[in-house]
Amino acid sequence: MTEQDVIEYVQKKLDIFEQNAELECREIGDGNLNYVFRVVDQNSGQSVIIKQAGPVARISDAFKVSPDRNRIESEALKLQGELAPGFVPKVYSYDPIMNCCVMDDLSDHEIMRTALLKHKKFPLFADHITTFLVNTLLLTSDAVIDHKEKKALVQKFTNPELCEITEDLVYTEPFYDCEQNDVFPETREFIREEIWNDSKLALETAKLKFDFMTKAQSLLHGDLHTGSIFIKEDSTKIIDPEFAFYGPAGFDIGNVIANLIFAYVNASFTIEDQETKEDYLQYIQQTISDVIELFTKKFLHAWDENIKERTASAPSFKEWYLNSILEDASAAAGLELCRRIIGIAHVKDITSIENKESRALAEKICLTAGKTFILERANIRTGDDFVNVLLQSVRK
Ligand code: SR1
Ligand code: MG
Repeated sequence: MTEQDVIEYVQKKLDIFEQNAELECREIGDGNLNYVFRVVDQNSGQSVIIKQAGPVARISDAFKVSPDRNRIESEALKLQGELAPGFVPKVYSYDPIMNCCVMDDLSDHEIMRTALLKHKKFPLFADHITTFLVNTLLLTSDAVIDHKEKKALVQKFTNPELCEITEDLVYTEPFYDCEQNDVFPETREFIREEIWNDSKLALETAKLKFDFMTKAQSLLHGDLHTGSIFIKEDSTKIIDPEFAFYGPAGFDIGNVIANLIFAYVNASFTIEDQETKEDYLQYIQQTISDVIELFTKKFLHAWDENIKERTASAPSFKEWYLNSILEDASAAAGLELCRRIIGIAHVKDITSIENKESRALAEKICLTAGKTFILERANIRTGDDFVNVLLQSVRK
């Protein structure tokens, strides 16, 4: 739809604004896939967001992606809103003909990646995101819900085309010299030696890809980077779950950690004042550690409160299950760190580092940490373990 089409759509199809509303519409999307329109009534100031999914990705016609992703996103937001109230935008309607949904306007929040690049701090983030993660991941799993109900959810959230994007862009292309990769020339040699020529890494990423495709453990957000989070001091909203599907629970946690690491690496190359830099790096380190520690604590508590599956109360099963999630989180952090450097979809945290030598160094830190998170994932469990991988990669 054009901006004018959206105004007509709102007037004809939606019962949201007053009769005398003076509507203005602007396309504000900056993601890779969709069109996002903000509609405001100039009289009352009331506003909504309309998100439309086309048959191809916004960034490139080469990505043909089913508009059904808009249904997946609407349904995921509704379920996540029930499981983790207050942490996602409210969805008012979904239209399967126009492939669009109408939801809360969160313009009083800021995209978290943008805010972190301005070196803002959000002391409640770790608490908020871990409540969201535990509630959406554990409460959609076989440990808690009826197994037939869970299988119905697996069907509802079967998302083959968006999963294929992740299978290709995250698990496959970054790990060989694929034409579609977008490699910074100054880092190419390092990538060839450390990533493409490492047969152990090829084996481990193959194992992880098969886990991603077969381990229908929890309903994932599926693309939980800092561009999928709207934030302000006292509020965190997780948006954009169009990649949602049943997969390994650690995937979402690892993506959060990796994107905090991108913010850390950006800050270490862009903040000039030493004291300010140290303070900000310390804040990000603490946030990484808090995400893992709070997730663990809340997960164990929620487990005791919610599990229904009889066999899951066997001694030590809870700890085994949590450890496997943390192992998968380490792997997912590693994959995200590698793919955002090597693959087609980059992050601004790294691409905005202007000095070429600094950017190459920043990329090597991300790749070193990424590789360690993948290869050493069986031994990475605590907040300190995650932070230490980062600190060791910076020192290398
Ligand atoms: C073609 S889509 C590229 C990337 O953008 C999305 O946000 C996902 O992260 C995907 O991998
Ligand atoms: Mg997105």
